[in-house]
Amino acid sequence: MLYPQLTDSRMVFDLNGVWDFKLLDEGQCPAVDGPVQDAIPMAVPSAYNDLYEGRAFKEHVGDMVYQRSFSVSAPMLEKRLVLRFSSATHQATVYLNGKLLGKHKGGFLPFEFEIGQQARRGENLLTVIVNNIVDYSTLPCGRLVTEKYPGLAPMVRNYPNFDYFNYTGIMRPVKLYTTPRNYIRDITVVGHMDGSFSYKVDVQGEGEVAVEMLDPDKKCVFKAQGASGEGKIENVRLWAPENPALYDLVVRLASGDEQDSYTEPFGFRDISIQNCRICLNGKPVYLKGFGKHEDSYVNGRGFNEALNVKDVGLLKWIGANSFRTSHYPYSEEMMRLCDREGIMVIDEVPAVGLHTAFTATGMLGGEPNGTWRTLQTAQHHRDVINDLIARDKNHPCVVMWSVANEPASEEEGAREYFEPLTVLARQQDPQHRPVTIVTYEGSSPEKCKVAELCDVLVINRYRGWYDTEGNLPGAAAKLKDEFERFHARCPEKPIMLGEYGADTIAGMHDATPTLFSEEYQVAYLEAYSEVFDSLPYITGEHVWNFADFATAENIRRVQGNKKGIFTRDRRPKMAAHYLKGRWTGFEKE
Ligand code: BDP
Repeated sequence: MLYPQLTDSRMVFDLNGVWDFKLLDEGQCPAVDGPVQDAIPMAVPSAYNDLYEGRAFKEHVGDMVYQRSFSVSAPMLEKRLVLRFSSATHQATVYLNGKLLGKHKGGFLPFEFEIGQQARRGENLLTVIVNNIVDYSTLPCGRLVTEKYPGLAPMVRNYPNFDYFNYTGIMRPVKLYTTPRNYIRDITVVGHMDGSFSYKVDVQGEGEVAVEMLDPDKKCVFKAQGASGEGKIENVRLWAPENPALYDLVVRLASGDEQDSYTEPFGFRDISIQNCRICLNGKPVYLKGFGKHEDSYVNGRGFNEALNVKDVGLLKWIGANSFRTSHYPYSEEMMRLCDREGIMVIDEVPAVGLHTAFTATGMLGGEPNGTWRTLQTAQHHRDVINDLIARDKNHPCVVMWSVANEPASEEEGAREYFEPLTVLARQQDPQHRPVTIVTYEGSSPEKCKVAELCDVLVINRYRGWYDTEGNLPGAAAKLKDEFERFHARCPEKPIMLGEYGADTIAGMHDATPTLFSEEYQVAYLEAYSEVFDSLPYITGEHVWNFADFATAENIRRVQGNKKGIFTRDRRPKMAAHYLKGRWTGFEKE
């Protein structure tokens, strides 16, 4: 799916701003053809949760309505007019002038509607009902329960099966854009390290396609006619973290006296697996970085472009070269920034909490081995894999797809559930990047049912925190032993740690490193680093987490998850300086 772009044939209009907003009671249907009564102002894009006070507001379960009007001019109606949401979390039902445009399920990927039929010249009323429930049919998963307390009316509660606050609302930009009636629907472009490339332009309607390729200095290096083709560039400049060269594929569609044009940035680079290592452009590359979150004060998980720039700057400051979009697709703008800045990304679908007996914040008490009989996520899981790859396939920054985080991969039925999904991801990706499923400690080398489905084993471990706490020699010994057992099972696969970390309260110090102190976080990382450096097949280290982040309240969390290397407001803890020392200039042979 193409990102909305202003070109000589396309207009883009921003619908961001302050909209009308109201939380809805169960069964309440707001007006969709007139103003919502008793509405309050709400910023779009943003998570709604932290913009007003009170638990009932912040933890509302169910529907909420967003509304605004906008003007359409006559020239806009002569074109194909599209209304596009970069995301609405987790489900949206969209009405224009009282008529249903459609529904969308899934909170982290874009969707759009052609509105030429429903839009009228002058004022138009846009009403969006967003639903924020997570249950066993959504991704991420959660539990929707009705609780009874003596003397009180039944309470509907929604418990996430995951360890981040369930921020919701219209969290990413909303735009209107136009294209000509005959238009460029999609572009796929693949560039290799030897300079060879292929492209395919998907056109809706009729017309002649012409393409031009511009090098990073905007000099034309290739020209051709036709909707698909291939070629080879001499002296190609490769995309790599130290020099992320970006080329442009400029596509033109001429039909009669109308023309559509669109410019897709891309890179020349190859990702492969050789000798138990991830290789970029034929050489082993060691992934140094983090699991992250889209999370900040006030906006919550809402789009925050300044924070994206700040975070990428901090990644470079600390010597990192990569992160995982734990635990959902990040904004399109962040992906474009990573292309430009040379940050390698493990791109994850929002499949977290797929376990009925376990979550990071405790045991769920579901029946053992019951996950794959209970969840109703399989079709939606296919949809989000399809949509994520359709959105991100051309990004040179994407080096791997993650189809889930910490599912019940040790339970009966896991292989049957995941095999078709990993096959699908490989089929859909024109660049054939590696595919992984990030697994948790219950999925030991002996119990894991999905290791063979993965190209890289990405595992999360918290030895020295959730177990062996305080005993770092013991934790390191257990970690190393487990790596060796995974390696014995899959001797040809690279292994990386996708998460490891220790909750650390900024400013808490102790000469003898004890839990929660900044000194313990450093000692913990040092102990893990020693293990990574001693095993040649370890292909990367992603610390959990880049920054402290908000979670659902839980006695295991002190005002959020404090495993950040930076605080929530992006100040470095001691460990940031340790990692900067370790990572700057570090490349494992
Ligand atoms: C892992 C989860 C991650 C949690 C982390 C933790 O993948 O989402 O935040 O543990 O416990 O299990 O901090």
